Amino acid sequence: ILKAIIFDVDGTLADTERDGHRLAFNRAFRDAGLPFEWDVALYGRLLEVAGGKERIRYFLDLFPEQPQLSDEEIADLHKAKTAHYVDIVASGGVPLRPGVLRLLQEARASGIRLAIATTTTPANVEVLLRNTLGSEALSWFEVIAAGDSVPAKKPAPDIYFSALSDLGLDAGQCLAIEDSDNGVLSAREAGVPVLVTVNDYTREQDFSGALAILEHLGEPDRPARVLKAPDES
Ligand code: XBP
Ligand code: MG
Repeated sequence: ILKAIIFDVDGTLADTERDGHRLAFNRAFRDAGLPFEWDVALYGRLLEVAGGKERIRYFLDLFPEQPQLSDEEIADLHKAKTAHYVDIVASGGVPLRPGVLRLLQEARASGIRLAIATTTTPANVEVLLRNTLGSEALSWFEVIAAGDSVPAKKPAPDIYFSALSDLGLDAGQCLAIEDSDNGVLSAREAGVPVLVTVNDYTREQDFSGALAILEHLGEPDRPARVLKAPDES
């Protein structure tokens, strides 16, 4: 029996990547006087690696001709990026995806517990929840497992293990909702069944092991389009 839903944040609760995180990275690069500019296509490639600091390192490894940075410089740059991201979300730049609010409300009404398992920084989760759902929504989520609280980010299962342990539940009592291959791998490796809602950055990815793949969670006037039903292989 389903006891809890564990939500991913980026790409799942909201389309945060293209006009949120990507812009925040570019603003931090510009402030630091760095010549990097991540366009929409390049950013799609960089999304292969989850976590902002890890993503900057991945970019520098892919482009060795660019100015290289120490881990400390990356950490400072990433702090500046988080500040820009918080500003972008606080100014109302990023709405929830279809069906997210409805599902949260239905889950709460049926006594299903809510949790978050994300690679992003806790401040980013907080500003998104506050801005889209209101401050009281922070307490809707019993567990917010985020960012550097675990040693390895998605696709490693650590963040799901952490959320399960904080919830005090077995993997099979939960449902994960994810938008990316890395998220599906992370949830599956922790044994959590996972439903996928795709977005423009992830729709071509391999979601092997997911229960089902949907365009989005759907609203009464905008039904969820099923891309792969639970019984198909
Ligand atoms: C989301 C991410 C994050 C954000 C950036 O992955 O990869 O890295 O892009 O967040 P998922 P930070 O949705 O699978 O959790 O810069 O705060 O790390
Ligand atoms: Mg995601």
